[in-house]
Amino acid sequence: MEKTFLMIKPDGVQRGLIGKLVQRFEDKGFQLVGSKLMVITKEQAETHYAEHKEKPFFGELVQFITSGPVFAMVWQGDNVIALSRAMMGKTNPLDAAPGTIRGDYAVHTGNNIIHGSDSPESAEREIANFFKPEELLAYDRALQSWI
Ligand code: DAT
Ligand code: MG
Repeated sequence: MEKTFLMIKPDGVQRGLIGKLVQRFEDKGFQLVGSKLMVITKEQAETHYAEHKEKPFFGELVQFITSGPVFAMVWQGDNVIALSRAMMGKTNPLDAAPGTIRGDYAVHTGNNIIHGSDSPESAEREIANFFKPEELLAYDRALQSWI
């Protein structure tokens, strides 16, 4: 089944949103297969955001994402990559619809609460950057056939 990497950024952790955000993905029907509270290294951050390394905001982005604990997660489910991106809302909170995470909780692009992989290739690369294979669990859920 499809997996994605989701990360509650330092602003979301500081604002006490871990529980509420995990609840949204559980309510949707996705399965949590790995998670940890961690402070990411500069190297991990630069790898994670490598596609943006030429952008003017890259330095600020790396500084922000390493500035405090993040809550890193791997979620599983059919179409979890596209569906979780839809749940997150647009990158700029000005464009994020109410009801989405960024639409409900964020004001500025820099502090937009959550990261989510945007393709299967990114998901695979991002999961490998933050988790060892043994940190991801495979387990059956009795509810699965109802989702
Ligand atoms: P997303 O996080 O929706 O995948 P992205 O990959 O385009 O968005 O950018 C990664 C992060 O970089 C984004 O969540 C916030 C920051 N960012 C993007 N565009 C920015 C900008 N114009 N100014 C400042 N930060 C920006
Ligand atoms: Mg992105």
